[in-house]
Amino acid sequence: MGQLLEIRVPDIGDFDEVEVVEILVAKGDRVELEDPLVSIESDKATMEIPSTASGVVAELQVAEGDRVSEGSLLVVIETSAESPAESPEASDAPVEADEQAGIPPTSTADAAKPDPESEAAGGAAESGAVAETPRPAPRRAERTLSAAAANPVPDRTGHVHASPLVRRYARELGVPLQETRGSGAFGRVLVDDLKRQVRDRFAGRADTSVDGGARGTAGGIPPIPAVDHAAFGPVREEKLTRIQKVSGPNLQRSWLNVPHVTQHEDADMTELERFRRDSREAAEARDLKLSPLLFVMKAVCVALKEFPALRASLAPEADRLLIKEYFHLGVAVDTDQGLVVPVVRDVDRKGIFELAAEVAELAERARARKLAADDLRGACFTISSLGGIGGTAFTPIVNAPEVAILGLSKTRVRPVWEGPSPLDSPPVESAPEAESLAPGRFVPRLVLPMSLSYDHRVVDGAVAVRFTSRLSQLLSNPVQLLL
Ligand code: CAO
Repeated sequence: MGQLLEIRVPDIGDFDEVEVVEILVAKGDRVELEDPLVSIESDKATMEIPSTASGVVAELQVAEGDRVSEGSLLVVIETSAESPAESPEASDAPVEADEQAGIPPTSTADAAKPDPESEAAGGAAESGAVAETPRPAPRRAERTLSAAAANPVPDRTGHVHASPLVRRYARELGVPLQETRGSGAFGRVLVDDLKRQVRDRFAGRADTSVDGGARGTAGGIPPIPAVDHAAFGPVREEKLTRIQKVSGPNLQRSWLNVPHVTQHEDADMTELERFRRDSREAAEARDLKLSPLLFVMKAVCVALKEFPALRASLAPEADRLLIKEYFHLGVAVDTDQGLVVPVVRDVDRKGIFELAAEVAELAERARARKLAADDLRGACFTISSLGGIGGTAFTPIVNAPEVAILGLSKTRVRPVWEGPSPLDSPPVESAPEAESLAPGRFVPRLVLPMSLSYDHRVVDGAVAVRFTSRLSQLLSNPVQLLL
């Protein structure tokens, strides 16, 4: 067994009772000389207390949130039998300036030197004995925490050298520290390195990460390689429309930011379709057409009232939901210039004829490129209906910051079993018994396929499937829409 070495809070200037903000090791961890063990933070700065020896963490004497002062015991390290209990430089390098504080680190020469007596005591301790960490010699009284710095040491364990504030900043930005090239001494990652990496990634420059961009470009996503298509045959160029130029990046942003899941569900529309057919004359008398979309809009409002998460947005800080208490629905409209999503307001308060008129009017203005900015704002949920064209299912892209979008495919005649459950039927080989069972049959029903894409950060799978099941139930029993 090696000797036990106590790591205590060194001279931290005029500070008392500073908070332990992060424990960077766990009991049993192998640590090398200078590996950071604990982060402490005053109201001025944050710093890491490094190990003054190589060994194994034998005891953690503090927890996050504890308050410590100079001399407080932090960690006990069982040093390797063959390794020195501590290094002369190590005891001198407990404190790292926080780059965020903007104060340049002082040089090691400026730092206090270890006490040779204590060093000797530590080195001579019996195996298993607890050796006192040599106390650094008193520093200049005016030396403050934010200025108390030592040169970082080279990494020997794969650990990235960065101050706690830089680490926190990296976490907030979502920048992996291991992939950031540090420009500080011995590769230490500074705030400027993080900023540069983010800037370069946004600008599409790939090269500031430690892998030189080998793993990807902007956002870490490999670019689609350029291909000389003309080498394989004639190629014609066609410019993107203005709408496509705007909607493309929006869709991409949504796709990249939102963890999408798509839930598929069918709704038996037979009764609703019968009602729709029977209402056709009344609609035509008003110069209107009733499409299934309008009934789905009404059913969506009922379901949204019951499932608020589906009409929420995530707050920019991603720590709370903003639940909209209005029922404005976006309706995706296909135009010859591309996809636009005008918003129908207060769908819950409007009748089917009123909605029919409004959707038709918005679609017409969308196709004539006469929508105003206000027509495109304020939805709490979007519906994208491709049912007039075809399809059996698709995965619509959430119109962020909304958290859910419902895709409708083409209603088709499907056989639906009516009768006893197949589990109640006798096995095929005892067919005569089947004659005693109530007869079942497949009946033709009109079935609408629905595809709900949702932001999984906000909507759980169970909530999503309850929502689509409820929608299916409402559309299958349209009388419920009146309740
Ligand atoms: N199943 C079967 N038929 C359907 C249907 C469905 N789910 N939805 C609509 N239909 C029928 C309508 O009843 C109508 O039939 P009739 O002419 O016989 O009455 C026909 O299909 C055309 O309907 P429509 O599409 O013009 O009307 P709508 O109210 O259903 O939709 C609008 C209006 C503006 C949403 C639609 O025209 C549109 O642009 N859809 C495309 C949306 C889109 O591109 N989404 C993709 C986004 S992702 O790229």
